[in-house]
Amino acid sequence: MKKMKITLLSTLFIVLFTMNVNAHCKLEYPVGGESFKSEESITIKWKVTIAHNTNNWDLYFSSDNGATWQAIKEDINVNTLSYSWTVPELNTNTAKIKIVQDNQGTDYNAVSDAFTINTNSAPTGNKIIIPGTITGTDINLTLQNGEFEFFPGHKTTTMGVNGPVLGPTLIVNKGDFLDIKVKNDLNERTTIHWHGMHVSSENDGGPHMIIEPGDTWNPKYEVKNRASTCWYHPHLDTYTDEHVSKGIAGFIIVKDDEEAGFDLPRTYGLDDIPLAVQTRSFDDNYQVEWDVNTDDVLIVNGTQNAYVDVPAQVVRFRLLDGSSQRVFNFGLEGNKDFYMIATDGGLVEKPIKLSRLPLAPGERAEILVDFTGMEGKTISLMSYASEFPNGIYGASSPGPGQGMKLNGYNPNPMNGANFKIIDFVVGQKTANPVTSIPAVLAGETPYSVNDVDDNRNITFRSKSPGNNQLNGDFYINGVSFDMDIINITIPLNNTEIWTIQNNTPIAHPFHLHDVGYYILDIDGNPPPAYAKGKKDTYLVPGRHSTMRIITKFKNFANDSIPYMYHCHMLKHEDGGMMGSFVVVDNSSATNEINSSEGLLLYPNPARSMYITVELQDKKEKINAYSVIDESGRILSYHLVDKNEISNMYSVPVFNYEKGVYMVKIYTDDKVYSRKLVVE
Ligand SMILES: [Cu+2]
Repeated sequence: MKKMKITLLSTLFIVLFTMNVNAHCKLEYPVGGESFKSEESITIKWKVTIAHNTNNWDLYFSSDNGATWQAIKEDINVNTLSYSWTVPELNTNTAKIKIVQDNQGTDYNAVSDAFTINTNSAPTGNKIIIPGTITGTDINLTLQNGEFEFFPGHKTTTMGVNGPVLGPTLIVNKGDFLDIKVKNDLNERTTIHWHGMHVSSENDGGPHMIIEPGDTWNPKYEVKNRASTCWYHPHLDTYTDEHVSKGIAGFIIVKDDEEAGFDLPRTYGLDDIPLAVQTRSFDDNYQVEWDVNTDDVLIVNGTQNAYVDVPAQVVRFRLLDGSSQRVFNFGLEGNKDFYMIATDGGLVEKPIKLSRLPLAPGERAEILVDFTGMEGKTISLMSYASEFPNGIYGASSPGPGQGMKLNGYNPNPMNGANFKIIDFVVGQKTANPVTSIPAVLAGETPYSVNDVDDNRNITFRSKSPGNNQLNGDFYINGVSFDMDIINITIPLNNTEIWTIQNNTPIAHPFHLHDVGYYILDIDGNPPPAYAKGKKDTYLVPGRHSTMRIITKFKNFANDSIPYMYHCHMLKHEDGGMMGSFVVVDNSSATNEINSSEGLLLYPNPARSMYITVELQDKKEKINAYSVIDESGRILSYHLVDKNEISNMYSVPVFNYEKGVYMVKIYTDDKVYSRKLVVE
């Protein structure tokens, strides 16, 4: 009986004893599952619950799942509960850490689960290309054909600016007067549009400002934009997708005193890094395809599988979705926060903390990422496109459901998937790092609905309904783009609300030239925080969604050369999803004879067989016209047929040689005249 008692007691003792072997201490970091870089410094942490002695604690490391152990540090004092350890130079996914209390031959210990160690060998992937810069006000750009190896060992025929792909970053200051020479060394015509820049229509580089092969276009303009990230790209009617896809695109970084007053990273290429994110389609011979939905190759600044070295501090990225069609859902690996500081139109009121930032083709955003303390780590910028609802180019279905197909869209491994955009490889801090996110910045005051002069409706519609409709084309207000028609005439200094209704099943990014806009609401709801600043491009959701914007058409008027509004999915734009507007200055209009005010004449320069003359006052009637050469000789005088009398008329110009002419329009009581250039 007594013996049995002893046995029971000792059994109990053994049970308790065994439990206590692992209950004396607890490992708090690492616990397993972590991933470390060789030579990275980490802090091992543990807790002591029962201590038998004061200086007999030992720390061990195993690279082989606990089969063998080596000491990291021995004879640690019981009051020391952490140890700074440099991760060894090896590759393993079965590393473990063990803390041990050695009590007269009995080990009380705690062991982590397995974690991963990777060596600091060169990062995988390709180091990103940071575009060169042009500073100063005399800017020389040469559009050229070239060859580029997007795929090592395979040459792709390209187009670029001052190089085989992309173009230099133009760094300009608000108030600068730019003198830009764009030489076209391509063997075809194109245009260069300064996307986001507030310039006059003749300097804007829209479809009408054609640069013939061998010619040099010389826009000259004052930089009126606030500090912001803009970009330049071709805009030739029906060729924009081809010319952009082949490689022409560049950043414009506008600086100003206001932005300079904030503690923001601004050392180009080091802590202020432009990222032009694009998807491309390549054929079997590694040649660029366009006007397709098979874009399954991601490039950042022309680099596939790119990484960029960043310092362990606050870094600014200027994100551009330069794709032909694809929308990205930017986010950092592990849902690390980042801060949006600027939208298309420049700085916002204060940094906006985000874990996701969707950007559609044409949109830009500046973000800050804090890499402090991350030396030796690599973190990926991702697109979390799996989170997109259907009906966005980039979601698993481009339409509302499986029924509506887009040719070539499925299978494309990027659609509806999360994928890496670029790796950020964190290195040492720079000399004067920015180490914190500013609390406040400076936004612009939005236009007030109380100041609105006019309202307009812009409606998107598929050309032919049915399951094939996503393949296009798409109409704006019922028509396709026509080079020779001006769709909207806007008085200078008008403040307007545009209601953009998308009656197609897919979202379209709406881009407005000349001026930026503020989004009032989308389907009656305020825009997300990241879209509250000044925009010039934003995604209008499909399926009868409505986006209302407000803007003011200020500073520039030209009644002959139009600006554009259009979908920035280049396939759609080239397919006619675009319209034109002129801004006219009515303030100096007079009733005097020979006034050009109130007379529109387009296209000018004349580029087709006919030009259209139009009187803005629809009540006026064109009775006759004449064309007069520079010496004053009347080349043609034509009385308009009674049945055709209206405020518009088509004037044939195909029998005139290149040169400058005067066109006169005769109404009942006035004569209007305007210069016409025939090319
Ligand atoms: Cu579109």
